[in-house]
Amino acid sequence: MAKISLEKIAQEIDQAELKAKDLLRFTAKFPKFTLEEGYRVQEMVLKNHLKRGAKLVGRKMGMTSKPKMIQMGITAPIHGFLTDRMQIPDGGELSLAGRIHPKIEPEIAFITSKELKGNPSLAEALAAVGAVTCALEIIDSRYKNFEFQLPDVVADNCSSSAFVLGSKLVLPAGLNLENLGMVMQVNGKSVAFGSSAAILGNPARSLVELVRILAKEKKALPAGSIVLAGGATMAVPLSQGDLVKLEVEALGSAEIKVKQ
Ligand code: OOG
Ligand code: MG
Repeated sequence: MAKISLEKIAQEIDQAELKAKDLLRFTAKFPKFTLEEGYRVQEMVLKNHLKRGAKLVGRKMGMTSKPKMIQMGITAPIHGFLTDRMQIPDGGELSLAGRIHPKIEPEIAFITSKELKGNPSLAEALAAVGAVTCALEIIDSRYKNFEFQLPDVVADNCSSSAFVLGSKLVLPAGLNLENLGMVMQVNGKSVAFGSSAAILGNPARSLVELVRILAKEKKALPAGSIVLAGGATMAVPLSQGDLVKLEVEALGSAEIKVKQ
């Protein structure tokens, strides 16, 4: 069997993203490709982004809700990185150029105000949150038809492509994070309904989980990090000209317009 080169996988993923050309999942050719190797590839992909001038601004969790697990056939939470170049302002425009087959999903985001590390309790994690807001994540798997297994999707930075944070920033105290209604509309039509409860029962649990995973990798989550807690519903494919609006109870809205 062909021997796996993690460097080569990272390069192929990088090129697929830069050229907007899809790939076949690596686990088809290398059935022994492991999750741990997937994370090592993700680190290499991050280094390539940083070399091109991007800055690390936070992390995203994935597969933290049942609808996402069912849609993608992956049942364990995963995490990826977010850079400044992925952020689109609320109400901004998303270009389909340079993307393969983008989809959008409704999320909850945290912005931390203190460093988090180790194994925090839910209350400790929330005490390090400076703001909660709603978010739209644009995912664009570099794999053909979004077909992958766990190591593949982790290597591909968990399909990250872009994200939008809502403009309303809310302090976590007094928020009932366990049940905030979420509605995502495309061109005025509601296409996805959910509750923040879908995200591990409470999206703050996703933040705790992230900090625990990072601790295993001997990393901390710095103050000022943006953390996406994971899609609450299935992701919806995007088309030219779409206007997408997410409204989340108590957290306001986030909007994006797909370029014609
Ligand atoms: C993987 C990305 C998962 C989420 O919120 O669950 C994710 C994918 O669906 O391609 O971002
Ligand atoms: Mg997501």
